[in-house]
Amino acid sequence: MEGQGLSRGRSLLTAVRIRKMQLKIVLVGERRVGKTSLLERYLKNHFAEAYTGTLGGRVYPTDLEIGLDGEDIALAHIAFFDLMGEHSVRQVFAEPFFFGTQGVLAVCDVERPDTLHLIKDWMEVMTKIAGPVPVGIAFNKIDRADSMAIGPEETAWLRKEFPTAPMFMTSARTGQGVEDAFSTIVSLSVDAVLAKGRASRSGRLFRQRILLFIAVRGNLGSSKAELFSEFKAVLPAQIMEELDNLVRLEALALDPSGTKTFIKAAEAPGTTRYWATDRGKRISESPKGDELMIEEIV
Ligand SMILES: Nc1nc2c(ncn2[C@@H]2O[C@H](COP(=O)(O)OP(=O)(O)OP(=O)(O)O)[C@@H](O)[C@H]2O)c(=O)[nH]1
Ligand SMILES: [Mg+2]
Repeated sequence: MEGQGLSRGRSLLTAVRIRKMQLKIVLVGERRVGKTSLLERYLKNHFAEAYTGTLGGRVYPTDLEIGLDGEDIALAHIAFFDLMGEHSVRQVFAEPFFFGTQGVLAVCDVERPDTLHLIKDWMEVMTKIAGPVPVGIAFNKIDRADSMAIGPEETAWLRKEFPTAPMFMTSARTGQGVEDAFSTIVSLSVDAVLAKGRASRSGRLFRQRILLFIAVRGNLGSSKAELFSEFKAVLPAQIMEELDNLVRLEALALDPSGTKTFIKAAEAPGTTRYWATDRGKRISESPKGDELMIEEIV
């Protein structure tokens, strides 16, 4: 009996993984659309009628537990960045505001259609710095639906500009749709971060395979062309990128004597040969290839 209990305990332990991560989610949109109000409603269940515009930006840190596929759990430390909806401030602080952003909630005011169109400008500035990230669009102040100025023309425009963005009808005043908007953008951001992690892990495995292929050929080394034909399923650009990474990591050399010449693979002729260095040979024998890590600061 006791043994059974133990093994059940163990299988539970191995089945559930906890993924810890840090996320930066930014709220963008024009002045007075209700960015601060949405955050205050979501995090503190509080709403203020009076308008006190945000000066510059403010960070709301919060910890959330998110269920992932299967039994896994993400423990996310999230920094929600609340920005002042002012274009001049955006220009000056674009870099610190948007650097490292992993998700965006873009907010417009249903009474002011221009605030919807201007979301495009916010996303352009953000994407230049943070790259493509998940975005959700909140049509805020839906409690004023009577004076709603957003019609079919606007929604058609939106579908063209942001075909995949989920839309939310929100009211910071009543709380309608607020939880849904935030929880959706949080889980899209978590998924995007996990997908990025998977891509960098598969990159590392591929790096290890290239190194192994070259290392077992010993003094023969390998030419670029031979690698292209060995790894036909992989784009040559990716092979060349990994070759450059491996040379930088001093696992490969362009010269059997190990002289430190570095020519970018993309610029070298197809006949250029690569050899495994002593370090490369040692790493190729280690099963995990952890030493081939390239830390990507995003
Ligand atoms: N009726 C209604 N009023 C809202 C809603 N959300 C915000 N407001 C009001 O709109 C005004 C502006 O809200 P804020 O949250 O300060 O807007 P903001 O986007 O943070 O503005 P900036 O910080 O200047 O960029 C305030 O007076 C809020 O009370 C809503 O859902 N419904
Ligand atoms: Mg504000």
